[in-house]
Amino acid sequence: MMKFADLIDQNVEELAALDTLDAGKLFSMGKAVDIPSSADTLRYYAGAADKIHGDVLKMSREFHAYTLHEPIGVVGHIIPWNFPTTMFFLKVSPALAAGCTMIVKPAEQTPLSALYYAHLAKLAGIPDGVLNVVTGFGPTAGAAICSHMDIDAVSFTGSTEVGRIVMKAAAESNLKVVSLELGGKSPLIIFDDADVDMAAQLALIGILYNKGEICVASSRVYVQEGIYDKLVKKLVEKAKAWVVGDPFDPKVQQGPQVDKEQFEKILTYIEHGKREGATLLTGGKPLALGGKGYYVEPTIFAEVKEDMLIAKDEIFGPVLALAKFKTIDEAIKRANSTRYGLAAGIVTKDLNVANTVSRSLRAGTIWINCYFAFGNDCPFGGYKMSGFGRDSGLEALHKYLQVKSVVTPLYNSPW
Ligand code: TXE
Repeated sequence: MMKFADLIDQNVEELAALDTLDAGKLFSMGKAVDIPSSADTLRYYAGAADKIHGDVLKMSREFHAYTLHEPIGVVGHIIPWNFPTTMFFLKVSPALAAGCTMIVKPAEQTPLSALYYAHLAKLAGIPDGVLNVVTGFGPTAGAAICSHMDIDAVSFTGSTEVGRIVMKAAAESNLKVVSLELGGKSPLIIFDDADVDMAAQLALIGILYNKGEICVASSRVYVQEGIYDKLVKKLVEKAKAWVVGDPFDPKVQQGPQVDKEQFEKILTYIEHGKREGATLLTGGKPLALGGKGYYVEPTIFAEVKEDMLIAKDEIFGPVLALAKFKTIDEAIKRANSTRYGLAAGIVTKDLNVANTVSRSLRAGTIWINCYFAFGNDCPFGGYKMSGFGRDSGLEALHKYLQVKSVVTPLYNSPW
């Protein structure tokens, strides 16, 4: 695993270029973040591989027992297209450390880097048959993994709709263990005492990073009434200055959406927003850059109500829903009024407010005065319809382990 990580570090430029070509991701971010941090993910779990152990149990006076943590067996990893490299290693690294063999199915939109990683795994000396990459479409290759009788666990990241299909197929085949990391509609709550510039920057990055194609995007921003006007002014200024264009250009901050389907889905939601009566503050249109590419303007809607589609559904694009609130209780209630529960952000200088809100929100990750702060040791996953199970951290290792109890009598036992 350490050698595999070193090989990734030696090929950063090529790997970043593959993800940019496939997904329209920024080459600069791939080079600086996605690819090197994935090598670090491998190293983190490599360090955990020889620290997997069970417990010694007291049982009763006649017996003594211990637990063994064994590899769960063959794992199927189904990967989405928005972070082809990051998701590959969030799933593969703990499963390798746990001692599993695995089949990885990258998304049909973004198979290139996964094939490169299979090649590097071989060069690193990972034995044949341990890490297998099978490309293909969801309803065929993906479905075959979920209903296979010899696959012991499936780890899926993708849409909530397909998450249901995955669970159903697992239930109807061999009851394989399922973990799901699904969509989100994460709230960012900005309180009156926040620094305006810092809060506006977090709100901007929270929705525009990776062109909004990120499951933890802060796609709903709630702003307290005292700071609302100043914050919105600053946010709109920043959104207008945001640079959209060729993802290989180092000055560009937002590339094209992954494909035509995603592009059209986003534009349809923008039309819903206009029709439902939200106020369009900026953006709202496709960007025709040289007549090519699925570019969407950074788009901000204000006065968004919880029952509007743009407040309820995961758009997965650069479209922000803004709303004003008065009290802390109102903010908590509105932030929780979603079927998702992946992440949330809080911007305040008041520790009591931060503590109260972070305990009251039903979401798997809470960021206070920051956003998108990930770490290999920080478990990541959802509440509610954002799924269950955790990627990252030692929790992820345990997704790929079985627990066996071994019991032995202390004395000559009659049974
Ligand atoms: O996802 P799918 P799509 C959300 C986001 C996006 C929407 C649709 O809102 O707009 O989903 O994207 C495989 N059995 N997210 O349609 O289909 C598929 O091949 C087994 C959020 O691309 O869920 C791919 O490898 N597998 C998300 C993976 O599932 C199947 C990231 C994801 O694709 C399958 C991506 C089947 N029947 C989209 N059908 C996140 N949580 O980050 C498809 N797949």
